[in-house]
Amino acid sequence: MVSVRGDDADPFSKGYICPKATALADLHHDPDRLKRPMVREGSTWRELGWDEAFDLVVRRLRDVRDSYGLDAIAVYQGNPTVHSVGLMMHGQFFLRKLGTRNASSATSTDQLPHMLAALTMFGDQLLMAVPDIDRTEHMIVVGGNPLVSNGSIMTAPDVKSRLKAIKARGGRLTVIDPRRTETAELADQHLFIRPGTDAAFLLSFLHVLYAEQLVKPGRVAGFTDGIDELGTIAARYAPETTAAATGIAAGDVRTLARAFAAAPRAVLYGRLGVCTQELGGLAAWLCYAVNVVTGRLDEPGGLMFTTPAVDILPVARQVGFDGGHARWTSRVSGLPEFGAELPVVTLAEEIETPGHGQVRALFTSAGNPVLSAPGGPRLEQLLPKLDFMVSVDPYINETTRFAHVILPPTSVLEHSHYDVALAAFAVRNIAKYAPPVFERGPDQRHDWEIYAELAARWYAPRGPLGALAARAARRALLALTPEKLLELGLRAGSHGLKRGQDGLSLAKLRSSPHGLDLGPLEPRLPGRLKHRDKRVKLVPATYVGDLPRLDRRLAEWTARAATRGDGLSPLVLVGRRHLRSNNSWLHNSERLVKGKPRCTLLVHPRDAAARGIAEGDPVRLTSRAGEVVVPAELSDEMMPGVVSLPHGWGHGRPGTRTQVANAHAGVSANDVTDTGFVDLLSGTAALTGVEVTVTRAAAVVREAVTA
Ligand SMILES: Nc1nc2c(c(=O)[nH]1)N[C@H]1C(S)=C(S)[C@@H](COP(=O)(O)OP(=O)(O)OC[C@H]3O[C@@H](n4cnc5c(=O)[nH]c(N)nc54)[C@H](O)[C@@H]3O)O[C@H]1N2
Ligand SMILES: Nc1nc2c(c(=O)[nH]1)N[C@H]1C(S)=C(S)[C@@H](COP(=O)(O)OP(=O)(O)OC[C@H]3O[C@@H](n4cnc5c(=O)[nH]c(N)nc54)[C@H](O)[C@@H]3O)O[C@H]1N2
Ligand SMILES: [Mo]
Repeated sequence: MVSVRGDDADPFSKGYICPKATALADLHHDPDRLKRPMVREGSTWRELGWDEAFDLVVRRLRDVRDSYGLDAIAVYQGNPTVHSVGLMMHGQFFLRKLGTRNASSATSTDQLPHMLAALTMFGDQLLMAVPDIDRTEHMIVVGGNPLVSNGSIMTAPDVKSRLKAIKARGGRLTVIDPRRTETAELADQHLFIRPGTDAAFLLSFLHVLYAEQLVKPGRVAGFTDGIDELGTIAARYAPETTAAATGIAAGDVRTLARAFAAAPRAVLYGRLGVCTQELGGLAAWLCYAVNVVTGRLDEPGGLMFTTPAVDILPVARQVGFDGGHARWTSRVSGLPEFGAELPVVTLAEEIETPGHGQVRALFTSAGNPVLSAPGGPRLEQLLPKLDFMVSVDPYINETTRFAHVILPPTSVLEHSHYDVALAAFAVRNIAKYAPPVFERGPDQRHDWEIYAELAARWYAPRGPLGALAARAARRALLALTPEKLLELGLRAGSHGLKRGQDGLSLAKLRSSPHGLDLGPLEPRLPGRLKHRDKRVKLVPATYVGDLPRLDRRLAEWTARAATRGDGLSPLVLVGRRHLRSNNSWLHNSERLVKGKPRCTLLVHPRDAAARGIAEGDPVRLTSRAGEVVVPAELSDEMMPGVVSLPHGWGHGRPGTRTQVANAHAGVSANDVTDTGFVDLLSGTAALTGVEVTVTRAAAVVREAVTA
């Protein structure tokens, strides 16, 4: 592997690649990347044959199940799952069908509120809508930084050009964010918002729309319930009553709502910042609601549903990805299930708390919760106490170092690629298949092969027939290659057999190596709705019941706002992403981590001055849950009263085997975030708006680095 370049002939990316992509070569050649199963004996690791490793894992998991029941096995699935057809199909099949209630994933630190809105409003948790960025004329971005993230639930290569094009065609871009982000710098207008107050802001936005007769749902009115009901709710939140809490002046809300309603094509897009907060459920719902009542849902230039080549809705159902919310609650803190998963914030307490159903074993797959989930240090204390832990992961990192067995999959370049999930949330309908660049070594396994093997062994009956049954099951499962599954998905999809001779097939994709453009997004409603009555539920009861929680907080925020302005009132923490980083796992590439250290705390100069903090000073960042010491970086891009620390750092912990990352350790934001700070409605971790204190520290204390 010499270098990575964009493909100019790709009709979607037109040759643009994200800087992270250049690291594919580093990952592929990374000497720290595991290729064979590893078993840990105390603090030493030893390679193991695959057969032995599979046997060991299944035996130990069965022991736990037999002694304590299925719920004693916890599962955590991380973010990279979403990019791999094999992991999505075989991984989900095995891990979801295990039947444990203690399953969790990165969903509950990410897009869960969007999924809850999709489930309750449109009838399926995966019916999330995408901003039609290429045709809109007024885009409001709330809590997203697409210039850095490249768009999320909005797959859009080269977002920068796409956003600039909005302005070039006479449109407007507005950003609502506690930090003047890279995206905000490009926008026509940026409004600071106090973290966690988006639901109040959005209700005021709706208030203006209703009060000034700007509600015009258009075509969707014919199949939408609750339009008047939402007006009754919004009537209680005049912008004058929320301004003190949100920090957005009433006049600004009014002007923005009017401009949005007047634009011929407009879309309001909410992303991570509105989801991972204490009122994330309400906030994500209200983002959809604004689009519905202004006639932007399902209209060009608005918020649209895709027509992907592979429809993920039926596929998801096949692998046990069933929709549902609050059908049961977690054992210890009573947080609600979503999609048959519990919030990841419950993991530590479920390991810690004795009693029936206590977690004794953990299966992690493509995830690094010690750095990526709140309460990292608590997990670090608890993981060594488990009876058994297994990780499907290519690295010995902050989480997997506690595993007894690691099963490493092939690298991205060693398997084929079709991004079923990201294509389903792209701003154009597209399809692209990439064959493997390298043949995998004879002694390597793909993610999907690992899961096919585990499933075959796990589900085989014990006794003399077991081996025979396992062999038959293995043959059947290994025949379901990602290519086979993709072919089935393509044929069954909207662009497949229905289109006759011209329909999409894998062969067709193989002969179009640059990918296929299947056209702009098209209106899909009401046909695509999954509620039996084919109607949009604008005001699901779920949310109405959560409004009192908002009202209580609104009163507290408003009262507290009166004392603000002295520079010394409590600070709140938000996160931030960087173009050359991806959560916790791209820091082992020198070209991605080189340069100025990026794990710094951004502090507004006013807040810094009030605390005697100067540029570069080490500061102690403390919350109810923990503390870190990190260099301060002064910047007026922060809203006064808000500080920002990126997540995914905090490497260099004992027993990890990631040389480059450990040399650029930084500190973990999730040492400070709090498992007790959650959106109680959805169970989503509140990663933003955490109350912190910041003081000058004597020196940056760094943990010992062990290779
Ligand atoms: N404070 C704070 N915390 C956050 C966030 C935040 O904004 N602030 N963001 C949250 C969000 S949005 C997310 S999605 C989560 C991410 O949380 P996680 O998904 O738990 O964390 P990652 O750091 O992405 O870890 C990915 C793991 O997958 C492994 N991996 C990479 N590729 C593959 C593969 O192909 N197969 C397998 N089997 N393993 C692979 C890597 O080695 C790594 O161990 O973090 C969340 N945590
Ligand atoms: N380069 C890079 N790209 C990535 C990733 C990465 O780590 N690096 N991660 C990927 C993943 S897993 C995801 S989920 C996506 C996320 O994609 P985005 O949501 O676009 O990414 P973030 O940068 O986390 O943007 C969240 C924004 O919300 C703001 N914010 C914080 N709190 C609040 C609040 O209370 N209200 C409002 N209105 N705003 C708030 C933050 O300041 C930040 O600018 O990015 C993906 N792409
Ligand atoms: Mo994410």
